[in-house]
Amino acid sequence: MQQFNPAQHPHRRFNPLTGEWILVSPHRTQRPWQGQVEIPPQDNRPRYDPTCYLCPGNKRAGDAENPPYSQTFVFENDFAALLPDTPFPASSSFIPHHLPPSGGSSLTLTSQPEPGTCRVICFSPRHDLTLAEMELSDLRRVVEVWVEQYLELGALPWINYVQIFENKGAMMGSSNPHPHGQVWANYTLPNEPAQEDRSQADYWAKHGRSLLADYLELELAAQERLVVQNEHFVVVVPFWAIWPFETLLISRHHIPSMDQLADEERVGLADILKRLTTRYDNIFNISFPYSMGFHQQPTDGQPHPYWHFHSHFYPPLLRSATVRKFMVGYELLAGPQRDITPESAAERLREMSEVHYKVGLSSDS
Ligand code: H2U
Ligand code: ZN
Repeated sequence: MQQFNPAQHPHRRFNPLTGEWILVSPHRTQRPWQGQVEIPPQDNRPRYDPTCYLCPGNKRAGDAENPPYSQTFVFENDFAALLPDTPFPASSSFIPHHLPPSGGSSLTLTSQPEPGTCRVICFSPRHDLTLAEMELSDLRRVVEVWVEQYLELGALPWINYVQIFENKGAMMGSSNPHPHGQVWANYTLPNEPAQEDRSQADYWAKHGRSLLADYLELELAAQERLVVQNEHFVVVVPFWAIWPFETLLISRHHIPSMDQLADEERVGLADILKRLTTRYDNIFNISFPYSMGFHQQPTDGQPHPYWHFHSHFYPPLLRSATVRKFMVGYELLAGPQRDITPESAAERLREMSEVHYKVGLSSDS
């Protein structure tokens, strides 16, 4: 019997944050590709685009018009998925809706109203920038806006969870290349944070320690999956990563939410985000698509000492600027699977320069 070699043999890995397993097939990266090839996105955007609905001074959907903002700009999403004016369980107008069992069935179908609100955050007035290309001081301001939004929305009685995120690139469904992110805030805890909430609470109850603090300690000792770090944050390709270049950004300081970051930690967050996204762009010399977002404690007014503030990056690209990872057949029907190992993805990201590939290009203004 051969000895198990995780760099060669198919195996599964456990994700302690979600309690799910993922399949790793390291031997599979050599297979030929004759499927879909994505066209690399053109990246010669002007500083200001008169047709962009996020640029300063421009018209949005309906009658809305953006102010001539010069730093960041937050507005209510004109096509919000969640609406504030929705009854919720603790309100007087709430009537639960159950479809009771009938005939021999003992199944009840349940639905409940979900109040919430959605906002769009423009990171910069400059249409041609991304987080990777913004000045550190401007990124620091974006961190401040995220904190403000978390606090402001979290304080509302019908908001118990605030999800801050960014969809970047057409491949991830972003509707516009202007640097922007979103916030969706709602009454109940959505699936992903709910799962992480349970896992972190269980670990805390059992060991009296933060799950992610312990994970971080292990990764710092192993040194195999580290990508980039500073005094306040560490980025790893997690042991259980699903997406090829998925990363997990962990705060060294165990705090439940970003409002508790000290000033120098907020600078540290801006720094690590710039360095990580620059490395991403340098992998294929393109503006690297991804979905990213912060996970932090619910805003239900209860203490959540077990919550450990962190961020996930989920980029779809696999082997080149044009070949993406699809989450289809087996992934949809059975469970997630990846080809390149998290260790080799981390190594690739570690090799990348922290000087953005566009710096020094003559067309760059
Ligand atoms: P995404 O690129 O991640 O889709 O975010 C852009 C959001 O901007 C999207 O949710 C909103 C869309 O509803 N939007 C407006 O609120 N007003 C507009 O005029 C266009 C788009
Ligand atoms: Zn724009």
